[in-house]
Amino acid sequence: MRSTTVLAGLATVLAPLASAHTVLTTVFVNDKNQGDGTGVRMPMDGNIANAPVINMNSDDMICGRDGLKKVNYAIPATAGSKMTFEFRTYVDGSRPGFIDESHQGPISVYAKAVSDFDQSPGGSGWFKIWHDGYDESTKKWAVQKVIDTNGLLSISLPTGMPTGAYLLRTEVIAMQNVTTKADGNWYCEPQFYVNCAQVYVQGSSSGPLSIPTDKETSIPGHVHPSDKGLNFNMYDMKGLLPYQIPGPVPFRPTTSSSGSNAKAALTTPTNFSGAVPDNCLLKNANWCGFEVPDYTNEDGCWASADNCWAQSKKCFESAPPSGIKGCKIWEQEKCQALANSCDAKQFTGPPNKGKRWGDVTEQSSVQVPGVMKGADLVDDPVDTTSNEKANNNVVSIPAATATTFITTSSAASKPVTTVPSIAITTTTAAVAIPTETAAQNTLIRCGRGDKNQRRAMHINRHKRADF
Ligand SMILES: [Cu+2]
Repeated sequence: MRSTTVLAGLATVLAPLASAHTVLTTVFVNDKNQGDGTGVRMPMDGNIANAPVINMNSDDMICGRDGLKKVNYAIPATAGSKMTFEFRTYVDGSRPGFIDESHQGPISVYAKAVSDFDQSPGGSGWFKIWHDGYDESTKKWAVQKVIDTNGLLSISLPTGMPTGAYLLRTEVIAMQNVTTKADGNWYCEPQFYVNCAQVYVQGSSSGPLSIPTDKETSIPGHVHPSDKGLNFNMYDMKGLLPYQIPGPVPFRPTTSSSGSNAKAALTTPTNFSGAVPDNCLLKNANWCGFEVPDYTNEDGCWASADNCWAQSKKCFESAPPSGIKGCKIWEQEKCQALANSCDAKQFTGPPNKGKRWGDVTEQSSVQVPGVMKGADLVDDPVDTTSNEKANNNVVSIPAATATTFITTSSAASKPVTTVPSIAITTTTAAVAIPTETAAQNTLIRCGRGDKNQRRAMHINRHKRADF
């Protein structure tokens, strides 16, 4: 039976108890739970869904494993919204927990405007909207702060984000394997936990968004093994602080006061490519169950039951490791109930026509934390009224193209839209990137850091065992 098979697959998620990693599963907008997996590009293999990315040049660095493929739905938000990201060790939420206490480190959130969610997410156009590293006043890493809030990180979207489709990319970096090994050499194997959420933002302008070149970056390539913040000895910080968070300085496009008034009037978008359809009776991650055809005879009854089971099958097959709770309800309460009514010779239906379950994972009671302050976040005023791009020291991200609602079934007939090219007006300095082989599975040697770091490493040389 389908559900048994899928359950058996999910059970393996619980196996790697010792490796208490993490993955982004759920997004909240202004405290409203969007449902487990909805709009989230989650690795589909439950066995490694919460495993880190190690190779900094890998395409997995962009949006995580399986992160290059879009998911059916996107999350609507308005510029300035409170966005909360839920991370879990147990991907299906069967047990609480964000990440193992040993996995301390910084957290960043990046954004990229895309013409639509089919656009390849890699390459230029990324900017960081939030980050937090090591807080010297509280002596807490960003990871610890999110452990303290049960795996929920709340930030605010910049108010000056123009209307359009965005990928929001969360990056948790665990630094416990950046240390001196038994051979006396300095190694670094920071663990990157990266995932993307598809978000459609209603802003007070239509863009384009101009990102200062020093705040714009390419992924992969935004971090390097030689970065100071990736060569940091978290076991002996003396002389190494302040901690330097990897990646660019955040860019927080912020509207003027008149723009803030406009912001107050912003309404959550409903008609965009990737919106959850109005006639969705039950949602599980990025799958929706729709009403079956009306019928007035026995054949029609069984045809509609088949229609329901076929939808159910798709639900189980497409469910990410965050779970199949909704699929099981659809299977039992919709399909089985329908088949029972056919058995009972009630050949006019369907029963309970139009009944809505919504997303059963949205109903779980979760304490959503307030917006976390982050480190060194400053507003970047943007003029949202002018289309003039006099400053050539910026990267122009194309304005959102007109979008229409696309269902999975109609995706094949979707008109081809051309992706506007992104004009980058300055060149970035060439940076030496280690080869693929050097950065693969095993611990890799990083840049050796500065004098203070080398000293701290020396002190630590014989204190550290393998991790
Ligand atoms: Cu780990």
